[in-house]
Amino acid sequence: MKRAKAMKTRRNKYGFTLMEMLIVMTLIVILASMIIGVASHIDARAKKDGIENTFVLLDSALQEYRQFRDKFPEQLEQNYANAAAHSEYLYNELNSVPDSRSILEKINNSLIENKYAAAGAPIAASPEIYDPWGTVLDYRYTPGENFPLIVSAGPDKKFGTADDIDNR
Ligand SMILES: [Ca+2]
Repeated sequence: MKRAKAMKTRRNKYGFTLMEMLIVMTLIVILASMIIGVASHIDARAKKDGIENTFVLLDSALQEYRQFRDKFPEQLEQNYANAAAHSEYLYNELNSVPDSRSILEKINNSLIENKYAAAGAPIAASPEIYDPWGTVLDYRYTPGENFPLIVSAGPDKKFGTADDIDNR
């Protein structure tokens, strides 16, 4: 016991006791976790802004598409399991209308997979639009509805859960 106490109060070559060192290290850990917390909050905010910006662009590309073709791209299937195919379909349709294509070009490249796939590539290599969490976007539209629905699986990367985000 006497020996332990002697160790605690003994100063090292920098002039700190073990207790002082522990306090400083604890403070560093607390500060670091605060910084990580703030950083992850900023990251979550940036991703939310990212998906909202993508929806704004896709919505206006869809408006241009309707002006040009007099209808929205139809995608009747309601099955998130095929979201990749729905996303490819949406991209290809918008890409086929010049004014929609120029809006599509404004979407952050990091959110589009296979953007530079060769023309005539199999559908699996066609461009797909992703959300900032790395999940492909789902697209559906049944004629008669006011506007197409585009769905992001949200931060949990799973469709059909409470954190899903859509363009409506
Ligand atoms: Ca989700």
